[in-house]
Amino acid sequence: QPSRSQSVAILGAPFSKGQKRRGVEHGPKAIRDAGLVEKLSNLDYAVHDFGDLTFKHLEKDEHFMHVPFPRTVGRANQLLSGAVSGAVGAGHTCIMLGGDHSLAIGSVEGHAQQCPDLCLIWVDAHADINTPLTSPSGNLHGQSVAFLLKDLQNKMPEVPGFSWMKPFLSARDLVYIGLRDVDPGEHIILKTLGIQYFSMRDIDRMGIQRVMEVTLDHLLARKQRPIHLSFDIDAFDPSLAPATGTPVNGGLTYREGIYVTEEIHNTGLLSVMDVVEVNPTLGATPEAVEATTSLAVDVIASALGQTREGAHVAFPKIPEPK
Ligand code: Z70
Ligand code: MN
Ligand code: MN
Ligand code: MN
Repeated sequence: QPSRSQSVAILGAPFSKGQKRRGVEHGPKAIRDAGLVEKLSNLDYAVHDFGDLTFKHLEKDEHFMHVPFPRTVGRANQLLSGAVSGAVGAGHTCIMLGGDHSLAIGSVEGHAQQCPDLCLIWVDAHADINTPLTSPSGNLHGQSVAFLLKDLQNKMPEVPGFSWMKPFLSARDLVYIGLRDVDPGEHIILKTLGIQYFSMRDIDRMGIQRVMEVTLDHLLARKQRPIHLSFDIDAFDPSLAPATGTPVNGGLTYREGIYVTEEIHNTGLLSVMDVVEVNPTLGATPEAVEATTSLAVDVIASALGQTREGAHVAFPKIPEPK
């Protein structure tokens, strides 16, 4: 249960140049229009909507190897990093609305400016841990984690646009949940670095309850520290979240996804959450788009303490007739 003093900052990041399909830059507006602020206010948070950042497309931005828009993506993340750092430094729990998942580079980096001991939970169908040398597509939204990890420093070329940051995260401070579309180069990185991950197969075998128990034990057993939750909406099954750029069959059920965020809320350590890859231009019908955006609102509310047993804000005790 949030105490009245708790405040949430909402930061919109309408940005899509980390991949090749336009439309994901409309994610922040679509998620707000699905009732985000009202839902969080009903949870008794002071909600500070910081609005949307303004990103510039750099005119002169040649490909680096086969990576498109490196300077534009680098600059966007530098701006986002400052905004997230400012919001966390001001004492808010920060919700970053994407935009594509390349934005996690700046979001996690800015968070780490304030909380150098943070840990990262990456909920996604994809591992987003390609380097430019392993990436089949070149797209930076499939490479975000590689920019963060100290353990990959000597495997990363110098990508133009990213000289403002240095990798800072240890492989042991990261856990993946929901993987089911991992490239061969990503698989060897996960195995070589010994990264803890739970694929959809692991969830089938262990159940989501055990997955969360092992996840939180892995990250928090030694010491309690701030959690960065980076939630790609494509972690959910495409039947639930169709309005996204790269849907992959066999994803999280509604109940599994909500259980993940409930357990993270219950640690009391959630500090920043990204919700990315909601693309309202990709739903086949208005209903498909609405399903995806309201699901995004539901996982955010759940990460911030909405319970399936009823929020206990309005009724601290059973009301009595006068
Ligand atoms: C692939 C790549 C990716 C999201 C696609 C796909 C990555 N591994 N991430 N959609 N959200 O291009 O690197
Ligand atoms: Mn609570
Ligand atoms: Mn992703
Ligand atoms: Mn994904």
